[in-house]
Amino acid sequence: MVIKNVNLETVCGITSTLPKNLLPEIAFAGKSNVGKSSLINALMNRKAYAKISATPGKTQTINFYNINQELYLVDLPGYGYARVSESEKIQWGKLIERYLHNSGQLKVVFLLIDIRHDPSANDRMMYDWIVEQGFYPIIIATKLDKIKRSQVQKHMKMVREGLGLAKGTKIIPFSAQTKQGRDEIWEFVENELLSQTEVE
Ligand SMILES: Nc1nc2c(ncn2[C@@H]2O[C@H](COP(=O)(O)OP(=O)(O)OP(=O)(O)O)[C@@H](O)[C@H]2O)c(=O)[nH]1
Ligand SMILES: [Mg+2]
Repeated sequence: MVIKNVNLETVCGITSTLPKNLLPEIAFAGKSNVGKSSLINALMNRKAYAKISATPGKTQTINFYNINQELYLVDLPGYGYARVSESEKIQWGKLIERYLHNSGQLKVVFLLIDIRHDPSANDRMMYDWIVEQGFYPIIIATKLDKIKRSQVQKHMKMVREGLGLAKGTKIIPFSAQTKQGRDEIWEFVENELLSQTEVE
C-alpha cells in the first residue's frame, strides 16, 4: 500500500454516535499496551500520528484513521487496563461491542497479542467475542523484537493454544521496531478487500 495521506477523521468515546462510514474498515483490538497504536503508525508510515505511550490505557476512544480516502484503520480502546474503574471498563467493553455489532463496513478484525506472554482470560474473551460477532480474527503477535529468533515458533504455538484458535487461523508476527510483518499485514488487507469486493 502506498500511503498518500492519512487523517484521524473520527474519535468516538463511550457516549458518541458511531460514524456510518462508506469506506471499508479494518479494526485492531487487543489489551492495553500490546502495541495497537504503534502498529497503526507503522502501517501508516508515521512515527507518532497515533498517540503511543508506555503508560497503558492511552487510547480510550475508537479512532478512525482515513487512509488515502480508500479505507479506515480503526484503533480500538485497549482492555485489561487495571487502573480504570469497573464501570469505565464496562462502558469501554460496550463501546467495542457496539462497534463490532453495528459497523456495516468492518471487513477485517485483527487481534493483537504480545508474543512474549500467554494469552490472558481477557484475550480469550475478546477472541470469542469477535468470533461470535461473525468475524474470523487474524492474530498479530506483537513485539517480535523482544524474543530470540529461536523462540519464535514456541511462542507462536503458545499464542495459538492459549487462545484456542480455530484451525487455519492466521498468526502474523510483527515488530513495530523492525517493521517486520508490516508488508504481510498490508498484503493480507489488500487481498481481503479485493476478494470481498468480488463476492458482493
Ligand atoms: N520493543 C517493542 N516495543 C513496542 C512494540 N510495539 C509497541 N511497543 C511499545 O509498547 C508500548 C505501548 O504501545 P502502544 O502502541 O501505545 O500500545 P496500545 O496497544 O496502543 O496501548 P493502549 O492505547 O493503552 O491500548 C509503547 O511503549 C511502545 O513503544 C514493538 O513491536 N516492539
Ligand atoms: Mg493505543
